[in-house]
Amino acid sequence: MTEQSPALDNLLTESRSFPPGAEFAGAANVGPDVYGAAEEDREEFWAEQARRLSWDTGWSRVLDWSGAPFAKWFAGGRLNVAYNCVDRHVEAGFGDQVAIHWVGEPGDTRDITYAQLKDDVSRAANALVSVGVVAGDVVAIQLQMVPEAIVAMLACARIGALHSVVFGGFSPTALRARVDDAAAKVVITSDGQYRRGKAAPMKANVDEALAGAESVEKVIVVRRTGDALEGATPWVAGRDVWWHDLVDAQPAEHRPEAFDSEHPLFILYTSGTTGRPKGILHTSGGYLTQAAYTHHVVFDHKPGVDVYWCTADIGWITGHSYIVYGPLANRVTQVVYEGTPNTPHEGRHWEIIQKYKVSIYYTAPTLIRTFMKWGADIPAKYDLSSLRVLGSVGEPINPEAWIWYRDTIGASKTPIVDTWWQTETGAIMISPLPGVTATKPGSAQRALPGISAKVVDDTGTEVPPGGGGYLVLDKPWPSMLRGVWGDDERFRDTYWSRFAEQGFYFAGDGAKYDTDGDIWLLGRVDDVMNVSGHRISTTEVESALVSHPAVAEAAVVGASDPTTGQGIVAFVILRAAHTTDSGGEDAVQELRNHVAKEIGPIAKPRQILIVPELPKTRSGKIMRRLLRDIAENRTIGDVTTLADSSVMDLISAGLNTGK
Ligand code: 6R9
Repeated sequence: MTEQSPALDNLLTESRSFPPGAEFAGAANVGPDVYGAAEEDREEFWAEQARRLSWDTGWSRVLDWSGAPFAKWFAGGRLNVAYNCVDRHVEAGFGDQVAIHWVGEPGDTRDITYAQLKDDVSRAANALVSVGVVAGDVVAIQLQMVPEAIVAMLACARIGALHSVVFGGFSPTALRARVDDAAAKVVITSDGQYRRGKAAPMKANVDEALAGAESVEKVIVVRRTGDALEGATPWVAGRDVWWHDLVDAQPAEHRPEAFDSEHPLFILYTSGTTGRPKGILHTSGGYLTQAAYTHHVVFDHKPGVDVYWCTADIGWITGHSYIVYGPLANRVTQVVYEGTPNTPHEGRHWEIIQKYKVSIYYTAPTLIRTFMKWGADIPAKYDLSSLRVLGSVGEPINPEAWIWYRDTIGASKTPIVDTWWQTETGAIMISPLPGVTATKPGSAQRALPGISAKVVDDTGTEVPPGGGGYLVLDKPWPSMLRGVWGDDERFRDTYWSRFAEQGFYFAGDGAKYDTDGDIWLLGRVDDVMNVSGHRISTTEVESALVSHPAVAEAAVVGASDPTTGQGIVAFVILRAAHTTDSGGEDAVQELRNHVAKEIGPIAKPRQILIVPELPKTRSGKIMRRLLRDIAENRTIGDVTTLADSSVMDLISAGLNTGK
């Protein structure tokens, strides 16, 4: 484990480093001394961050870890999360500040001020109470990116109900499994949603999901597509009610009640590698503290000055922590966009950034690589000079994409924060600080102040600088998950049993230190290949492949191999200009040699398959499991969580005809 493979060493040939500009550093929300202060007294450090919020009752203990791995943060404290995200800003005189610049896919827009948001959330809270929702009940929300989605989440928080947001693109089966698992009492959805310029039904799917679902008493339906959708919205009399009928009739006054710091705030399901999805449970005080603090320092956010845009969907944890809770607690002005990035044209994001003068932009590597594929001439048509911080999340970002992002979108000067975290961690854990860190393309670098992360070997021993192994979190953190809904055993097994002796949280990611001690994430440990005893990360080979000018995107899997243990199989999408080359054979040879040159002969893929598409989940993660099925000549497994399940047919068809 501690022995270095030549392949891993080679990742570290990426040695560029970009210190923050003096002006940025001088005006940044935190300076380099923040790490030392946090190290000196972690609990006092987090207490200080918790004091950025407004509490009804102070806590008696910052951290109670006596019931580990079930943490209690700010034990005894009481607060209302929605009050912290909305009301207190109005009370402080910022009622007229825009909270949300909402942009609909067809081009309609709404600007919502904090005063309006307070009224909207209060009405929605009254509406939920009127249909019998009480603190501790679960409300499932399946909505696209409309303001009502955010309002509904905050309304739940306001009355102490837990929301369980289910991504708008999920199938009826997936929705039903989540509704049943948490016995949701109310479901909030819409009649339909705009996708790539067309209205698609939503309520019809929800009805299919809920047939016979006994826990569900009410379905609240937001009218979004209206007449754009063919046919009448299917309706179950007595159960279903329009949002505008129910919510708009409510008074705009609602007194927020304070809840215990450990009162559950939400459940969010994440798919494991196999089996049923896990309902990750988050609570109130610690979660909000870390979501707000990290948003403040990682994005250097200045309330009332910055215009922030996180492109995630509220169906994912990034939408929860970095659209709803962290930013609103910090009095953000933010863009929320309903649609896809290429509707109606491939410059849509840049057009929005130009219009609203977005200064902080937070997105995912898969989208950055898509933008690269579309070409730099598209963003070049827009004025992006308002941008001052760029963020990345969701998977390791390859150095090429990182540099492209900085040069093409960030005018070669904008700091890039590569933020590592998970649904389970609730908030960002490892990331550069834009005014402090000399950033390195492809590295998330260092645990944030107050957070502790280590790279350890099989035995749980920390590896030396330059060494690789498993990423663990060795100290509890405020926004950590408080369990898996209804399954304590699964919680312990999945996260706490691998390094039980040491009490480490096992993140499931491979990582390594460079010689400066900075952390490089290498993808899930199940994505780390072992070829002839050498540990090679799929990410590393992908990164080498996409550094070749002919390659638009690449996914690499380890397929079992009788001689080497695993063999490297790469699936490659060529850039448009290269697809006409010689049917691919020359390209394949050239790419194999290119990888050998970039990483070393050991990393030379056994096989490179030129494909038209890659199978991705709806959150943009490549489903390597399915590619492994192809690489190992197996029947292709479950494709239900793919964003587009026809992709697998496309890939198989191309391979069978030798294309
Ligand atoms: C926030 C989010 C978590 C998994 C995580 C890791 C990968 C996320 C990353 C990253 C490298 C980054 N991941 N951010 N890998 N660098 N900056 O994405 O949560 O959907 O639960 O996924 O995503 O593998 O374990 P979630």
